[in-house]
Amino acid sequence: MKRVITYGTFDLLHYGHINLLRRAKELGEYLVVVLSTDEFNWNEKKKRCYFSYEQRKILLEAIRFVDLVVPEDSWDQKRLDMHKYHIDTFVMGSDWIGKFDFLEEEGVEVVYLERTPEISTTQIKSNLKKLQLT
Ligand code: C2G
Repeated sequence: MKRVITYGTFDLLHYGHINLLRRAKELGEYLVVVLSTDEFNWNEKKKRCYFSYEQRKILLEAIRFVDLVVPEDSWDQKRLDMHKYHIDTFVMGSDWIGKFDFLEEEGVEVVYLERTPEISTTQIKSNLKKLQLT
């Protein structure tokens, strides 16, 4: 059984995230999503999430492509994760292209999938702000 892994914040879950998760799952039979904790998001990405880690986890676990959701609390856990979850393929969106090629040293295939254009959590938040002003 081919095991795939991907990482992210997945706040205000949208069709760009779903496109990524669907294509990631098409690369194997089991998909692990490593979900950024609230602390990691704030300390490392300066992202303040609308939904908490627990709420974002519930949403992801409801997606039929997703088999397991575990916490991401450090930039440095990826090498270990490849072995901990017996991963064959690591997947990220193309905005990360090249950033995680080092994981090939852990014996995994590294795949970057085209981002879905025009949609992002930041875009959603700014559009909502504009709506409030009208
Ligand atoms: N994504 C996408 N298309 C979009 C938006 C996001 O394909 N329109 C992808 C991103 O490329 C990423 C995944 O969806 O692979 C999750 O996106 P984010 O929640 O923004 O994750 P990010 O902040 O990039 O965190 O250690 C890696 C980080 O945790 C990645």
